[in-house]
Amino acid sequence: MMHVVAIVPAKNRVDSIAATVTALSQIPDVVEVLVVDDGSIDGTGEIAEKAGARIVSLNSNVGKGDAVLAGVAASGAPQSYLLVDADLGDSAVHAAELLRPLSDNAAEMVIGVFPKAGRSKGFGLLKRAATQILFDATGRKFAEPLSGQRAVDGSLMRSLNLAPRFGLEIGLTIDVDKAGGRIEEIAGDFSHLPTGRGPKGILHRAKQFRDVAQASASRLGWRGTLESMSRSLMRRTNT
Ligand SMILES: Nc1nc2c(ncn2[C@@H]2O[C@H](COP(=O)(O)OP(=O)(O)O)[C@@H](O)[C@H]2O)c(=O)[nH]1
Ligand SMILES: [Mg+2]
Repeated sequence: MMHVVAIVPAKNRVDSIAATVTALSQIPDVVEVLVVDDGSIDGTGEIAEKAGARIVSLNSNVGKGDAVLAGVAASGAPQSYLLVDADLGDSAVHAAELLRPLSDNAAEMVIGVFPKAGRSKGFGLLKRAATQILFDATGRKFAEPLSGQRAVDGSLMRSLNLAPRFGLEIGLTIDVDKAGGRIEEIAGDFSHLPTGRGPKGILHRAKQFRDVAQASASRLGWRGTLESMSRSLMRRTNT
């Protein structure tokens, strides 16, 4: 039996947060589900608490990376963390499968891969750029470079400087690899809510792009980051 704290960063997710919390609570090794309510104005925190989560409530929006950091700071020292997106709903139960390589001492971080086409539209360019950045940084091709579904060794997680906002995931992968941590990807039957293709969706992708670029640049330099990004645009077969 492992001692796992699940951290769910959430902003305005009344539509899915209760189902996500309920699903995570069913995972035997999860001793606590911690929802970091990042300045929501729709009652996400209250709904999550009713569903059984402990709430870390942030008064103003700090972004995903710092929200997860607040969750880690509030969590004591669990053996492992599960990081799970708030919009997974019932499918969050599959996060249980990510814990296996950690309990077998076969990996320090496990990334959950969505089924094909599980990702929302408009993600292609960003995903390709992130894949190329990680390939150039680590020599490995990741299927889901920006997946928020992760199991991470506890003491390793607490030793890292987490990248701000949506740079969290790419920063984690670069830093865990650099620290000598073993990283595994596992396919799971995850699903999440689609990001729209309207102005809001486009703005969301633009912010993710900015954050991924900044997290990469602060670790690998702007030159290397821009080289990886342009390579991802020019070639289709190199990753
Ligand atoms: N803490 C925090 N989490 C956020 C914020 N925006 C989105 N998230 C969470 O980040 C995760 C991924 O966001 P999502 O909108 O699903 O992005 P996508 O899956 O890449 O389209 C979800 O758990 C969201 O609740 C934010 O401003 N702050
Ligand atoms: Mg999502």
